[in-house]
Amino acid sequence: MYGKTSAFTIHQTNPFNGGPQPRDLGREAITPNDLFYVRGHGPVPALTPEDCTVVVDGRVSHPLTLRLSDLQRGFPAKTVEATLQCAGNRRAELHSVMSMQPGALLWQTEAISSAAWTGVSLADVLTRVGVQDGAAHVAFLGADHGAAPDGGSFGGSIPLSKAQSSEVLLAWAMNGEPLPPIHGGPLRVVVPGYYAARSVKWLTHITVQDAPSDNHFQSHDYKVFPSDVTADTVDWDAGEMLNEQRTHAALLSPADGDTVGAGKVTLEGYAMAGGDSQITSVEISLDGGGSWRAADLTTAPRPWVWTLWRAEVELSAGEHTLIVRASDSAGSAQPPTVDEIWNFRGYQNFAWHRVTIIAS
Ligand SMILES: Nc1nc2c(c(=O)[nH]1)N[C@H]1C(S)=C(S)[C@@H](COP(=O)(O)O)O[C@H]1N2
Ligand SMILES: [Mo]
Repeated sequence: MYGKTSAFTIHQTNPFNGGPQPRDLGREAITPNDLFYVRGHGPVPALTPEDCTVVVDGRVSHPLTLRLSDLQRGFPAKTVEATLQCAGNRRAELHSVMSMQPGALLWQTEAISSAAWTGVSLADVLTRVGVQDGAAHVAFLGADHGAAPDGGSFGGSIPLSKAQSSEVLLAWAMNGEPLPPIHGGPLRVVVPGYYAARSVKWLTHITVQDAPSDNHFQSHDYKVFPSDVTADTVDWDAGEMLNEQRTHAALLSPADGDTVGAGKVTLEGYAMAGGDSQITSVEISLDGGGSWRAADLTTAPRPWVWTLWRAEVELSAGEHTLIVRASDSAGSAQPPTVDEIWNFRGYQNFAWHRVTIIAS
């Protein structure tokens, strides 16, 4: 379905959602398109490159309607490697402490994947239309009518300063292939460093405005609340809008519950740094966080893309809980447990990752 391999696990068909098995993820720095996780909230619009147009309006001097071919011919093309991560990645760990609402997708560590995206810089398009003084946000809207409870499409916004950074793309290609329909083809936004909810697929509108988007998925979803807020007590205006990813690391192999041979065991996983920072170290603890040893970083740390890591440890026969954590160039800290970051929508789990395995 949608060009995915048999190794891709479908969590839901309508809307289509799924991802690779954690142990199949992170083998390569770039995730093959047929394994890249999918998060969608509505129908997949059938759009052709010929009928793909984007309206650029709002607080701009020269509003424009651009066809895909206008973007491809009128602006310099650019390729950026970026890891997309759903804010719901690792929700299953939050759910195990206190249940999420029924219907929530219980992602483990697989709602994250990396690609080389090709398109044009949003910054170049904004320069062409002329942003007016005082504007502060850039909003995006997709063509997936019916994605929102009010019948509208998926949308969201980013601060103007991020929108004017050259790495934010309007992308039509993914790993050298035309952007697959399930990933937003013909055209999507890619916002490196931010949670992927802002990387709007099937893009139809870019609006420069004073305030953040009032789209359902920005104003009533993808927000983080304190641990004591529930679906019954929530004041949607009080939540914190998700933007920059938070630095964390995950162990992919072995996976939770696996049995491995006692002795030398190879651990592998990813570490993702938020915003414009990059990973400086990944550490493993075998004794509940008392002592830590450094893992080898097997891909060069850079902003916007995950860093893959590997470590060899000696495990005696028995049950072991392994803990993984990361440090970044911004000096940010991870919470040791999910308790202090639990939130009823299950977003932004960046706690130390714990995996329990048996060595025999
Ligand atoms: N139009 C539209 N864009 C969207 C979404 C959506 O449902 N509709 N989902 C968002 C979310 S929450 C995520 S995590 C990413 C997933 O991108 P992917 O399916 O290419 O992995 O797309 C984002 N962009
Ligand atoms: Mo997401």
